[in-house]
This record gives sequence, C-alpha cells and structure tokens, in this order.
Amino acid sequence: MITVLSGGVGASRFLQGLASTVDPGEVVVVSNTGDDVEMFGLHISPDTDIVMYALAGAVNPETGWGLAGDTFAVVEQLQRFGYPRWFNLGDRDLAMALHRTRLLREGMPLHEVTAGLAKDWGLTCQIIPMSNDPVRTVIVSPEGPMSFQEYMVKLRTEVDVRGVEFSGAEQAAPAPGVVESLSEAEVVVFAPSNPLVSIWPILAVPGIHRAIGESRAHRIAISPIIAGKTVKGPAAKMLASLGHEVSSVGVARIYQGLIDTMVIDTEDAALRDEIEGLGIRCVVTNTWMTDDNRKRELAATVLEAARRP
Ligand code: FO1
Repeated sequence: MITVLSGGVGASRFLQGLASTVDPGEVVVVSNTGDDVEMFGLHISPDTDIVMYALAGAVNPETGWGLAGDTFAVVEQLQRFGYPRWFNLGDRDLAMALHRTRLLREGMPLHEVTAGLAKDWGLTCQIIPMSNDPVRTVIVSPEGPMSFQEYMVKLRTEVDVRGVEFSGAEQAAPAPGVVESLSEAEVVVFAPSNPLVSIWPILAVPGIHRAIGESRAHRIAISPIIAGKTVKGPAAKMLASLGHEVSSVGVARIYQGLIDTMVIDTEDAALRDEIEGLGIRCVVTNTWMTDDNRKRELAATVLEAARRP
C-alpha cells in the first residue's frame, strides 16, 4: 500500500503518474480538507475534488482545478441575488457540491461521502479526507484572519501572511482509515504540495503526526520548490513571509524528523549535501511534471527511491 498525503494541483499531477505506474487499488490518498469552504450554502472540498477530477481525466488542464469544458452560468446568475462572484464554481462542479452537501446534511460522514464520490467517478484508489471534523486553514494577515479560499482566490494571495492556523484541529480526529493507511503502508509520500497549507493541516489533526512518526513505511517527500520558486500557488511567498528558507532545504527542515527521503529537482542538485546533513536521504531528479511521461517518471523514481535499502 502506498499512502499519499495530498494537497491540490501538484499532488493531483503526481497522483496521475502514480496511478498509471502502480495498481491504483494499492494507492490511498489522505486529502487535505483545510481548504474546504462553504459557498452558496454548499460544502466544497477543493483539494479532494482536484484529485478526483485529475485521476478521472476530467480536470481542466489549464487551471489544474475544476472540470474541463465547464461553464459558469449559475455563479453568474447568483449575482442577481447578491452572492459574491469571486469564487468560480463551474456548473458541472456545482453538481458535485450539491450532491456532497445533501449527503452531509443527511448525516453521512465525509469519508463515506468521499468514498462514494470516488466510486461515482470510476476511481479504484481510496481517497480519504484527513478528518470528518471541520478543520479550517486560517490565514492571519494585517487585514485580519481569513479563510484559505479568501486569501487564495478573492485576494489573489496579495496580502502579507503573518501566520497560519488550523481552526478546529485540536478537537478533530483522523477520519476512519487514515491512521491505518499510515501504519500499514509500505511507502508514505508527502506530495509536492505546499508544506504550510496543504500538508501541515493534515499533520495538525491529532494522531496523524504520531502515526507517521511510528510508521514502518519509508517516508518520502517531493519538494514543491524548484530553484526558489513554486510551479503553482503561493508556497514560495508564504515560506518567505513566515521566515522559512525558500528552497528545498527550507521544506526539508519543516519535515525533518518525519521523513526518510526528500526528492528535489536537478536544478537544486547543489542542495543535496545540506539536506543530507539534516539526516534526510536526498534524491535528485527532474520534478517538473510537464506531461504524462514526466509524471510517470517521477512516480517511478519516488517508488524506486523508497524501496531502495
Ligand atoms: N482557484 C482559483 O484560483 N480561482 C477560483 O475561482 C477557484 C474556484 C474553485 C472552485 C472549485 C474548486 O474545487 C476549486 C477552485 N479553485 C479556484 C482552486 C482552489 O481554490 C485552490 O487551488 C485549492 O484550494 C488549493 O489547493
């Protein structure tokens, strides 16, 4: 079993490669729900949906989120009734949100709802939300606290980040199957996602950090930073604002003690010794997932590195 701690777009691309390299039935995705948001009265799970759409081959290839070919008639029309227009929930994407929200309101726990949705999309891998309890990533800025979607989409990351909090984490429990998937895995992968707002919310759920620490799996992280930049999203900016080094070394320090191996890009080959100095084995390869071949190659390299004695 290969368990992947997963955020949104970067993770979904890695998972596409992984699912075409091994039997998807061997893959368990533990999905960040810190980005979940209530919009238009509906429960939206962006990171989980991004992964599902990507694995189903239905994701919008230009944005990396939402459905290919979707339209936005409903959000346009909702403006008439005073709803905000900043969150681009597509019409077909809305169907997913309607169905998820209805099932949650009927009392079905999020992990069962998510498993059902994955089946509806024809997926054979397991996708588990990190928790059934509400844990929300809160961005602390000079303008006050805000949800991750407000920071990311409404304000286009153009505010100073002073801190990141995970509201509700202390009272949350891992969703059924999460701890087991970490304990029983042969390999635990930290996907190439933002360590501060995609992976850390998962680790903030009581019990998950310890399960990874105690797991006999080989724990391997893929750095989302290449030559001081992120492929997508605000990771580089956030690392800098919060006083971390904006490099794979900075990411390795965040994960130090929790991972055995770190995979970094060839452009960062000079950082290998510094990462190994942290007690983390370092593998250098091409981590740019520009096409399906590159995604598969990265997945194969990660597995080969994790299985190497
Ligand atoms: N990202 C954007 O940059 N703009 C949007 O309007 C937007 C809408 C959206 C709707 C549904 C969904 O599942 C994701 C959506 N995203 C949008 C992506 C999302 O905000 C982030 O990429 C993830 O939360 C980060 O992992």
